[in-house]
This record gives sequence, structure tokens and C-alpha cells, in this order.
Amino acid sequence: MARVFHATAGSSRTVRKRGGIVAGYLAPHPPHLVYAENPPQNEPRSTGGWEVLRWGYEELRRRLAVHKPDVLVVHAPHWITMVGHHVNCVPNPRGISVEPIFPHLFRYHYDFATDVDLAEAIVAEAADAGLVTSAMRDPGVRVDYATIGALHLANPAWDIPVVSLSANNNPYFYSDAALDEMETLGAATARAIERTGRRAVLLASNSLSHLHWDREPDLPEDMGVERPFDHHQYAGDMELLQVVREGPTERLRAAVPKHIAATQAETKAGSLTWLLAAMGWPAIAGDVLAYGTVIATGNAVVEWVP
Ligand code: 2X7
Ligand code: FE2
Repeated sequence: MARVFHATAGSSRTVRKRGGIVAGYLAPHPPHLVYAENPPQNEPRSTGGWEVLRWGYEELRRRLAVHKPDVLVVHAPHWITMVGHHVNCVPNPRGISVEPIFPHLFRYHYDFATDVDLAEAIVAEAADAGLVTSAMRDPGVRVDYATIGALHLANPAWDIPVVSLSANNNPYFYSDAALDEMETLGAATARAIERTGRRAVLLASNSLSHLHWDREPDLPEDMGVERPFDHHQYAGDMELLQVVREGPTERLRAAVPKHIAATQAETKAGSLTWLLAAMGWPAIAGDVLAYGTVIATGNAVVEWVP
């Protein structure tokens, strides 16, 4: 397993002219996408697959190189914390992240740097805003695959420090989406970024329509069987992406809950709402870099530059 390069958290902020949120991405994490890339950190080997989504991530990486952020801030639905919003404050998380349903596809050795100053600032701002918040400081807590997946696909070199936020809900148990707190958490994230002077890129690690097959082909990357779950799920994703492409983001306040109700979308976990709230619901359109299904779930890579 190759060791990854370590950056010093916040090291470049003194030479940058402008801090703040410079871009936000919808950055879905199906473990299949990492599996298909065959990085040295992931144990299973593949023959590829899901190329269109991976080309979207290639474009994301080109754009990220131009944005030159000090930090990647990621909100992910598979770090589920039932009591409060947690922020990973471990300086150097290291371990193996395993996808529990697809362990034959994703057993990823991670080793990265946290921007602890920004992580603690987000904890403080969120607590001041009245949210139940916790600084997670236990290095033994395994980092979930939705955090690792989005971060790997956005920046496989791992040379940008990270802040990782949990999802204070269970996207699988409840039918209603409680997205109000994500507005507060997004605004708190933005204040912390401003206060610390960071140049930040945000990643919302969410799939769209979220029904998937309960069987997979003998060859998991057999694209001959990859397709949307049904037309209803596909049409729901297209309706949402049409609003994304037309803008402004304000329209997504209504479109996201409607899409969740229609498609069981993973955005129920709040990552996308957090991202848009942190950017202040800018009056812009999103740029859809790719859309594709993964074991029938809908996934889009989208950029917003506020
Ligand atoms: O977590 C996921 C996902 N969001 C989509 C597809 C397959 C597996 O895992
Ligand atoms: Fe997921």
C-alpha cells in the first residue's frame, strides 16, 4: 500500500489573496467508482467500469487544481451520528475503511491530514448557533466509506487537508427529510471558514435516486446490466438536474425535498442542503459534469462556483 503525501493543515493560507468558499461539488461516493479506478490504497482489483461518472470526476479534479483550496470540507451520509453533528478533529486519521454491503469492492487504506483549526472552529460556530455538536477526537473511529470515497475521487493525491462532518440522521429509517438543521450547519460552516481565513472547497457526498438492486452480476463492473432502477427514478433525477442546470440554487429549496419524496434520494442525509446553505444559496446555476447509475442508483457530479 502506497503511503500518501501529507500536507500541513492551513499551510498555504498566508500566501493566498482570498479566503472563503471558492466552489462546492456534489461528489457521490458509490464504492464501485473507487473500485473501478484501481488505486493502490484499495485492496480489490477491477477491470474498470462506470467510466462516464469517472470522467466527470476527472473534470472535477482539473477544476479543483485551478481553485487551489487550502482545505476540502466534506459532509457524508454514512458517518451517521444519532446525537448531534460531529466533526472529525483527529489530526491524522489512519486506518482501513470498509464498505459493509460491498466489502469485496472497497477496503481502502487511508492516511490523511485534518485541518484541526477549521474543524474546531466549525464545532464552535455550530454550537453557538444552538446545534448539538461534538468534536470527535478518537483516532480509533474508522472513517466511513462515503467520506473516503468522495475525498479519494476528488483528490486521490490526498495533498489537501480535510475537515469531515457527520450526518446527524439516519437516511434509511425515516420517510421525512429534516433538512432545517442543515441550513444552520451550513451557515456555521461558512462562518468558521471566513473566521479562519481558509480558501475552502465543499464536497456533498450524496447519490441522487437511491434504490439499488439486491443482486449484482458475477463481474461487478459488467456495464451490460447497469441501468436506472426504473423510469420513475431516472425521471426524478432528471427533473432535479434540470433545476440545477437552470438555477438559481434558491429553487432547490423546494426541488430537493420533492426529489427525495419521489426517489428516496440520499440527499435526505442533508449533505447537499448543507453545501448550498454554506454557499448562501447563490443565484447561479450548477454545472453538471456527469450523470450515471451505479447498481441502479442515480449519481451526478456537479459544480457550483459562487
Ligand atoms: O453508498 C452507496 C451509494 N450511495 C450508492 C450505491 C451503492 C453503494 O453505496
Ligand atoms: Fe451512499
